[in-house]
Amino acid sequence: MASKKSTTCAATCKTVAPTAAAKKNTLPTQHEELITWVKDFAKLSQAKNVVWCDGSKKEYKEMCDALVKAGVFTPLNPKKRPGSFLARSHWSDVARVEDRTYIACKRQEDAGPMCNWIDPAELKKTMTELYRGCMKGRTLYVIPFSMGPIGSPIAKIGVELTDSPYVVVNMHLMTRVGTKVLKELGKNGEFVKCLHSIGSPLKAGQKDSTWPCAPLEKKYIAHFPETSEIWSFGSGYGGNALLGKKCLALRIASNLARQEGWLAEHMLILKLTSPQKKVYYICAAFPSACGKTNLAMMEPRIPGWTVETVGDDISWMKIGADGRLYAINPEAGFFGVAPGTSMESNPNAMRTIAKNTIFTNCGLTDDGDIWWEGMGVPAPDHVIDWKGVSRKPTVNAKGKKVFLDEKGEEIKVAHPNARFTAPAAQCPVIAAEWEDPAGVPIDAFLFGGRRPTVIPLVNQAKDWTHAVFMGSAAGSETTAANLSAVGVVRRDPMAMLPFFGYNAADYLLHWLTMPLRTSEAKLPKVFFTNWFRKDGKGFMWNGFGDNARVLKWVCERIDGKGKFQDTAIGYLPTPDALDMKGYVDGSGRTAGELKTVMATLTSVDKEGWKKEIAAVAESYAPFGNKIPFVLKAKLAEITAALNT
Ligand code: GTP
Ligand code: SPV
Ligand code: MN
Repeated sequence: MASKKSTTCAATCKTVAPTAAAKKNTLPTQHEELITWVKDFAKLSQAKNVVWCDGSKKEYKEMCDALVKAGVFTPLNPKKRPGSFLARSHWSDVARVEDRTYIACKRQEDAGPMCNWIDPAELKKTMTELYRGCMKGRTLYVIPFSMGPIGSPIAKIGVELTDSPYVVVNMHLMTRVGTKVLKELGKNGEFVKCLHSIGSPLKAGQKDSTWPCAPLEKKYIAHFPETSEIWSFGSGYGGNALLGKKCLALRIASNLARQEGWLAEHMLILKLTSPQKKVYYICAAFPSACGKTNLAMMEPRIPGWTVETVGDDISWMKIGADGRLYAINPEAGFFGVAPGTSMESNPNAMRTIAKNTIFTNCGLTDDGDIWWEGMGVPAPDHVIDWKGVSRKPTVNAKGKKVFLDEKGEEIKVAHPNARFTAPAAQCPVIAAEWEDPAGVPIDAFLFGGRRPTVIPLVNQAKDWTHAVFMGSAAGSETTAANLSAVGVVRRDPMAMLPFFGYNAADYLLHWLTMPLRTSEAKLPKVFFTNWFRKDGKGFMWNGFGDNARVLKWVCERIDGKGKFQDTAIGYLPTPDALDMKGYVDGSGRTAGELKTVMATLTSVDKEGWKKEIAAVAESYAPFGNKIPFVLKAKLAEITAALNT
């Protein structure tokens, strides 16, 4: 399976004890700490052999071919979807497992009430026993990877050890992998140790399944922030297994960022250019499956404005010599939500995934292409669903083609958290500077979430403390991106709830100290947006390309222009402040109805806000005195303003 160029320890090196000669000649690194760590884990996991990934195209191709041979990948029709594959996960292993995700630091107080905690020594003991023999019959792949352009002063190196070839090829697309990273690491560079096993050893002669994994109670996604280590066991899916993403780039990095005075955030990065060719860089923190990928590569529905993409999920930001915040996208690919992606909702995502893409848990059509709900093409007359079952649609009472299971209940052909993995460079609107090691200077932050009621379309923070308060107060209806209830509003401060690497109260304090590292005037202007307000007719705001109208107002505010009202909760646009030229209401509202809707979206629902503020206060309660006093003061200030 490995390319010949990859350095393969002899299959017999059960304990992988490299001789001095092997160290010098065979292994692609002379980094003693790395070599010893790999050797020790190969011994513990009893892997059949060890392969050091070189990151080459040849390696990628050979591993994809092997995955096809093993029945894990279905190659898609090369005429329709060249270089692309479909994988189906086990039905139980379809999303991040937040309840099995741990921050294991010495003091529970340092993890705080928003993180699951286990004592690190205890967790390491438990997991060491899980790892013992866990790779029997399997290959251990060593994946050296860089989060961020190699050599960027903001980038970090990780090494993932995994027994999942699916993870290797996904890491190839999502990060910068291979020998070039080892070269950058040198003999004693720092790296984050990332252990991963699907937790499904193979007995001699045992036939492998196409998606081996461990049962939920044995899954652990563990982080040891004090030693910057990641130990993941039992899952092969997404953020549970592609350890550069949420585990390193958010949970471990948020910790490092706090120590080193920078920010690691669950934010897209976009470049917006006005008709006057003025460039603005904007980061937006929306919870999982709440529209980051959509906004990051949106086609503005107002003439003259363009959006280009720098990143769609994670932003690492450091203060530059001029005192401004500079952001890099630590990733090299997109791991995007497939259902709902269409030429209507996200044409640039559709163009990005036209080739060289790995699809997971989508439907398979008879002509060898993929299909999902909301793809904007009619349901096929026959399809293999994400569980591998052959399905034919029936027409329901409303005349819509639907797929029913054996009990006659409607099912989805694609899992709601089905995803595509595609190289960012394939995005037709990728910004030329997306890999600039220096990053891009950020003008604005947006926070947001799915809020069917109360929260206005856009609201500007009055100052930095207010901005941090706004971020802390973010909430959203839950989505299929994690394995718990979908559709209930939960607090998700700064869209980081599942990704905090330390006590969220300390995290808010870290944010509050940012002006001390530069000056408040140099920090981005901050806004709260909500595309998801609903009335009897459905969404009150079209969203998608029309969100450019909100971005235009944001730019006006950055430039100290734009009509606004000073309210108890922040600066809201006046009802006529947004450029609505050419806006056509997607739910068929009349001009009169639209006027009422815009007035609602740009006003303060006082009673709703009183409840909202009470809910925010409640969310602070578990932190006790750790919540920074200024945030409680802001809460009191807004409460008072709402009561006058
Ligand atoms: P992760 O990759 O999970 O972090 O999420 P993401 O924030 O990148 O999610 P993505 O952009 O893929 O979100 C997709 C979902 O958001 C789909 O259900 C879309 O229909 C919905 N969505 C995105 N933008 C809008 C919008 O402007 N309005 C509405 N109503 N829905 C939107
Ligand atoms: C998210 O859930 O926010 C994602 C997908 O971006 S995953 O990488 O699985 O976390
Ligand atoms: Mn995400």
